[in-house]
Amino acid sequence: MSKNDRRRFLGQAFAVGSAALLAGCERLNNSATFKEVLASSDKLTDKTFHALTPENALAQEFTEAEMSPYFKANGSVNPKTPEYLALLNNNFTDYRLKVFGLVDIPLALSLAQLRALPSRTQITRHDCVEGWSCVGKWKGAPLGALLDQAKPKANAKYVVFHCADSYDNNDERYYESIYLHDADHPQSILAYDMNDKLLDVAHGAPIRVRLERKLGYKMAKYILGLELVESLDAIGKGRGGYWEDHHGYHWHAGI
Ligand SMILES: Nc1nc2c(c(=O)[nH]1)N[C@H]1C(S)=C(S)[C@@H](COP(=O)(O)O)O[C@H]1N2
Ligand SMILES: [Mo]
Repeated sequence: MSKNDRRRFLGQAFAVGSAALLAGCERLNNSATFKEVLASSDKLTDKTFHALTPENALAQEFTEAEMSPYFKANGSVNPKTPEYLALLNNNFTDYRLKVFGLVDIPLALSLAQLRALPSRTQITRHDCVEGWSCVGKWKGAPLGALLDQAKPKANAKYVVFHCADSYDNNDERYYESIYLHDADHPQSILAYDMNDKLLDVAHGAPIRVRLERKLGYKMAKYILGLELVESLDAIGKGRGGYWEDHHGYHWHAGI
């Protein structure tokens, strides 16, 4: 199947009645096509993917009327790690987003500082690999501009998202990563508001990333740090993310 065919199939899979979206999140797990598309996408190499997909192409944006009235929360929804509870207990007053690694100017930004940056608002569809989608509105600070402030070094190739939660309730914290150049996509934002309200705990408070050309598991919630690295070898087991390392999910996860 060519990349174009795949995108068309994906479009059909998601076209399963936008009216149904109004009733909540669309369930797609019974769609053979949807599974097929996800499976075939996993087989693409990054090189093929980049050859076929213009990197600046935007994901579809929706109208307010198309927003899901209920947006499912998934994965960690109520982190119990000591570091998260400490932040939550005083309403994230002590929260600082750390930007570190291969940068000239390490940053530690408060929520007030993040909110003072120029913002972007987007109504987009979140597609989870488990087979459901929801349309929601996200507001946040563009990731690329924020990272520029830290002056990435020339050899920085990836951004690693370090999170406050442990999906398995152990010592390991959730983590994900993308190419540094994907941070410059216009729809890559660090979101602090969802559906015109403060981002709630279930959906990643106080900060989660939105990467609208990627599957749900890439969009790390409860972000504490952004680390710029040249290689993913020393991150987790070396595949760049929690699901990649533990369950063999594909790192690119492009849609
Ligand atoms: N820190 C963290 N981020 C995470 C997860 C998680 O368990 N922990 N789950 C991922 C998965 S699989 C999905 S589908 C989305 C769910 O986001 P939502 O809760 O806003 O629907 O978050 C992603 N980001
Ligand atoms: Mo997911």
